[in-house]
Amino acid sequence: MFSQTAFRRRCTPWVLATGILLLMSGCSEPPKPSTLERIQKEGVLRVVTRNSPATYFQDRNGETGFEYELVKRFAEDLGVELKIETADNLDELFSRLSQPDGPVLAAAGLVGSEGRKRQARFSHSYLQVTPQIIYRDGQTRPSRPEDLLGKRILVLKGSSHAEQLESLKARLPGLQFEVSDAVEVVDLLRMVDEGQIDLTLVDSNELAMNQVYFSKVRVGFDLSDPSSLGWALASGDDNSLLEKTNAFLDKVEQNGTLQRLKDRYYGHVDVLGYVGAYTFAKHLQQRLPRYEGFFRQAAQAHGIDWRLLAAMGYQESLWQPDAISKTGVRGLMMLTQRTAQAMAVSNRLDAKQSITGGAKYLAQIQEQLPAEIVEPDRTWFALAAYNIGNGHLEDARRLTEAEGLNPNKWLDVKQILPRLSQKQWYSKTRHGYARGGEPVHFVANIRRYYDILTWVNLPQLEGSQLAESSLHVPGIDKAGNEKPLPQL
Ligand code: BLG
Repeated sequence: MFSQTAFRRRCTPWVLATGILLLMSGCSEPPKPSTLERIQKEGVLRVVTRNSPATYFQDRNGETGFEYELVKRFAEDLGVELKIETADNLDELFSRLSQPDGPVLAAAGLVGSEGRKRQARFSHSYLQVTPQIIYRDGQTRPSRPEDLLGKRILVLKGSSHAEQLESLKARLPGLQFEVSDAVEVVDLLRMVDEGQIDLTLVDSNELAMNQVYFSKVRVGFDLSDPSSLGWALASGDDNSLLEKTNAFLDKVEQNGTLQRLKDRYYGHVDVLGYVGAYTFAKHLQQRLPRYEGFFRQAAQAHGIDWRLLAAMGYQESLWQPDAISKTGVRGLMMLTQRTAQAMAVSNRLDAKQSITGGAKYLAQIQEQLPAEIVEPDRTWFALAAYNIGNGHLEDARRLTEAEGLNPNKWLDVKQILPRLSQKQWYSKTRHGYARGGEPVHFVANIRRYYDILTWVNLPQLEGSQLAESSLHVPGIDKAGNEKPLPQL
């Protein structure tokens, strides 16, 4: 029989050891992984966005859009795969973000407004935008909040704009506006352009990228000071992903990546100016359709992207077959008499012949360029030679090399080209004087028009056909059922 003391003596160490072991096993239970660790372990970054030209959409080349491009780089930075999900409207976007097994990030051109900061956390800002009142050319320009009274105004449901107009009501009780979750920003702009509504409120970046498609759309006034766009994360106290997101956004700001994306998506108006942007929009609707078939045929025959040819045609003549330059060069693609003869063009003022001849000439130049010049520079060099002639381009390449720069890089040669019009330089060249600045503008403008024609053209241009595509479908929900369009 054990005495109590003996039991204590023999068992206490055992009980203690077991207790310690139990305690230790409690402590060694693996801690819950942070959001960032989970993403890295699963190898997937789930992002929710909106399907719109300024955020994310698909064109014939695949997925694209400003938010998509930026968030794709973030996923690459994390070394994980990007999985994009789209929400039909902003309310749905925020509700998905707050689900525990939902996407971890919303990248959708979101203003970090006070209201939204109550339901989500926002990253550092990557873009400053100004909310702008949009009206139709020919109507009286609204210039202050009072001018909104008595107008038909439509904005997106759940948007920061709906929030802003709601708070404006406190000052202007007579203010009325409608909200809709059945449309996207591009539809709002189209509705103003076509006179279906009087006014809308959109962010300056959305306008900048769409201005070239809507010739009647004008800015009335800025409703408030600029606000910041950021990515939204579900609320909570796990900061692992937020910190990583901020570090990434700071990095792309510093290394110029962000600026390049902004230029590509939102820079058109900066380059064209507002008047140039309206004009381009008008010509896109009124002139391009007449020649698009010729561009496509000629492009296909010579293995060129038709939109590059169309961009050249716009730069050369604003798509006018009877254009004549001061130097006697003629037609939609501005062929010299010599080029026309070489390309078997009998009538330079015939649009089809001009386009076919221009395409053939460009393809020929491109083929003859030295093999060391590789794409995409090869295309920019071919365009420069189309404009200034191969001899002068060669002169510029030699001068470039003599300067210790790279004669096969467009970035280097374009710095030197303008010297061809200065005596101290052209006197040393084989082909002498040339208007060296002209091809630099020529190539820059064509690249700009080409960008406009390639990336966002489909959603905007194919307006009525959109209902048939599964991409961006105002008025149709995910199940394919028609949603009623707002009654105004
Ligand atoms: C180009 C020719 C080149 C020619 C160069 O001129 O025309 N391109 C075409 O005909 C397609 O063949 O090179 S060369 O044959 O080696 O000499 C140089 O002569 C046309 C350019 C000239 C330019 N537009 C196509 O880009 C033009 O018209 N410039 C004048 C503008 S303005 O009227 O003074 O404003």
